Amino acid sequence: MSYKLPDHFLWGGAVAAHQVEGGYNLGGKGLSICDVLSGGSVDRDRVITDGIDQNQYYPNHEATDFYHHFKEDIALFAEMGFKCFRTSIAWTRIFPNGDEQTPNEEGLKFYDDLFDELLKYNIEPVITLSHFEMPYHLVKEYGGWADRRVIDFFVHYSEIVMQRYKSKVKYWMTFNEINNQAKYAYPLFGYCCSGVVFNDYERPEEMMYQVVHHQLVASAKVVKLGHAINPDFKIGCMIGFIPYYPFSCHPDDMMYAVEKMHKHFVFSDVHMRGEYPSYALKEWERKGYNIKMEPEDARILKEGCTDYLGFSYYMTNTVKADDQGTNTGLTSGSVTNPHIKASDWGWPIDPVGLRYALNVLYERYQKPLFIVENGFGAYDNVEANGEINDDYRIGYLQAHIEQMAKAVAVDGVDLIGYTPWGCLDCVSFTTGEYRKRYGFIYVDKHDDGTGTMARSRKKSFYWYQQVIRNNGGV
Ligand code: BGP
Repeated sequence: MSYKLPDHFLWGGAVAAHQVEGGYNLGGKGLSICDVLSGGSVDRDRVITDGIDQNQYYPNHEATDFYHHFKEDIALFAEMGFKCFRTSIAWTRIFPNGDEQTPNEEGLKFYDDLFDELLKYNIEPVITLSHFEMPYHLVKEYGGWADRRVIDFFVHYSEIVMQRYKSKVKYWMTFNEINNQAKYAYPLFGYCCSGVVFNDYERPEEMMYQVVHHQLVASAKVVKLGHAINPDFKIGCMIGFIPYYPFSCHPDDMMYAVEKMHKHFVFSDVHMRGEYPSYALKEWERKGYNIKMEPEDARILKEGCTDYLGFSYYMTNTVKADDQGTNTGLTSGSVTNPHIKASDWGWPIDPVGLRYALNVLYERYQKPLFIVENGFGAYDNVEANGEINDDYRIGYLQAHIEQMAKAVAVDGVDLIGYTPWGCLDCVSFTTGEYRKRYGFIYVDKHDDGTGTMARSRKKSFYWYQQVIRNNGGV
């Protein structure tokens, strides 16, 4: 049985500035944290470098050259029938160093042109203010988000772009996957979210919460300011949601899963409810953490609750209480779920988990939800006749869309829209590769630096066009 989505449902796709734009030093742009990340390879993770090293390859410098191709790409989105398109603004196009007062007009103009092009096709822009990047200058000179002064720089940047685009952009998000910086096993997340390598500190978790507190205060200020600029703005937060299943019905497994879920919820609870939850305060007390806060912070957080919750969903994780030391998935403490298969990169594939996620989040907050990322990273093969038959991607997305539609039709979840990740092939964030592809649109660009940047339609392009045309009923 297939369920249709509501008429106003926002079908679309998602990318982030640093993973598609390229043009890293064009139009007055400053160096961002992602511009100093090397590419990855089969035997090596991405490296956090200290500036431009000519011996390293920096895929973000070119990415998939959306900077020059956006008109062509948006025409293809329109052909698919997109109602919305999620991307981010590169802070460094607007403020090259991050701490200036006056914005860079050329950068502002770039996004004017981009949003106008979207609106020409009635595609609603959905804009993330900070998607895993910040000016590199703020990292070097201030130590990133560890420094409270960065709050004001971010609020100033946000005010400038919200003012400028107030009649073009309605849907905003403050920080992408703010919770993912808690993944200490993958310092890349923490570094890109905040400019801080938490493992360098004696108590990495305490520093992480300090950084996050600054970001939560900044987000709340931006929400309040945004509503004053345009009361119609919908300003959301964004978490990477990997629900935890208990490995068994053993009560200890169940409680362990609850504790692991708290590790996600501490972020969204503050964004959505405007205060720190009891379990977080108790944890800090137990561990002797001292998170520095100003007296006005409690009020600021309360006044800046987000309007909706955006989240990415790629997988679930399964945890076992007596196996807390192992690390078989993307999250420590997780074990293999025997009922779920995995992608080529070891990411568990669990469509029903998406319905579960939607239920858990909606029950918790009773505010609109937005699935702003979901997708299947895979190797694509271009056949001799130019076709790309990505049935594996279609299968993955179709199964997830069915569960999403069920959550709306059967469970009554209030869902704004769905933007599959990497609708246009882009640079993988975790691996820095081109070959881990998510797109409906193929880009001829490869890890050895070759490729023409030519765009072509994959089989999934035509399939998604039908999905949108039929409002989910395929
Ligand atoms: C999310 C990020 C995206 C994106 C996606 C896929 O965590 O918000 O930026 O990259 O994951 O991950 P990857 O590109 O590593 O496959």
